[in-house]
Amino acid sequence: MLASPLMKPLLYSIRMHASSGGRHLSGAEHLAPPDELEALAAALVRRALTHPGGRAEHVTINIDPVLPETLRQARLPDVRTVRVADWEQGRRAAHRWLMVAGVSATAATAAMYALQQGGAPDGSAMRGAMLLDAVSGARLEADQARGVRASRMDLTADATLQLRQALAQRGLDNAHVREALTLAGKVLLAPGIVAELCWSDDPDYTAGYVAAPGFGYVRYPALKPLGERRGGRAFFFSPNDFDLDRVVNFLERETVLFTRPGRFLPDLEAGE
Ligand code: WAQ
Ligand code: MG
Repeated sequence: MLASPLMKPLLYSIRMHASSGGRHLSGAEHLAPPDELEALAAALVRRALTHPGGRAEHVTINIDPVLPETLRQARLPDVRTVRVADWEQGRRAAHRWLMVAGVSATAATAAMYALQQGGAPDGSAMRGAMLLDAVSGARLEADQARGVRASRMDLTADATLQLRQALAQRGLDNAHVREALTLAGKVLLAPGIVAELCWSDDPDYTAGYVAAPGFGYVRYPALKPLGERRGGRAFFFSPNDFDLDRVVNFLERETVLFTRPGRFLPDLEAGE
């Protein structure tokens, strides 16, 4: 008897987490059919061991099946760059875009301050994102050292090809941009999401972004000084009927596969 393809998982979620001295170093993940898992595992291990933040001590790889009926397909957010002269101008521009998205000035300032301090209470980088009330700026996640990880999202092979072509034309085809777009794409589908703010924890990567359902992914070439190791992510939620369990379940467990890129919009000048 032929096995029904519906009885077998078509895709697996493969996730890597690297740490050193108990501290988060890096994480990455993919959704892939079984025959790609071996090569992906090797690439993820290589990545863990060559991270610019330092050599990993502990590396874990998790592989779980994705039930086809739970897979959601979507399109990536639109992308644009706001040109800024330096990270201070970048922060001011990002603050304004957060307010356009519906985040209060208080909450935007609180998130920027927290990211600048490293996110976790001891000043180290968080493994996941902080969740904030978009009005009061209060932290909403249960574990403020770890935060909440957005997980189980990836691009199809076709979407990867199209995205890489579009990014390459703009000199932006690097793993930071591709992965951040994929992550933001999933975060913008979360119940009650208002906006996301991010800048990298990699000392040699200064760019960051603000994303919101209304305007997509707005990137700033500088949101922190070169050499700075502290970075992170803040996800802002509307306090009206916020449900922590539902949001965490969505971010960590539900699977989203992006089948096509969003639009690429012309660059903007920050202005003041
Ligand atoms: N879920 C939640 N938070 C995460 C996740 C995740 N899956 N992955 C990383 N973070 C948090 C964590 O605190 C990291 O320390 C922080 O985000 C930064 O992660 O358009 O490279 O991977 O040029 O260093 C954005 C700009 C780059 C890209 C972001 O982030 C562009 C970047 P990194
Ligand atoms: Mg990083």
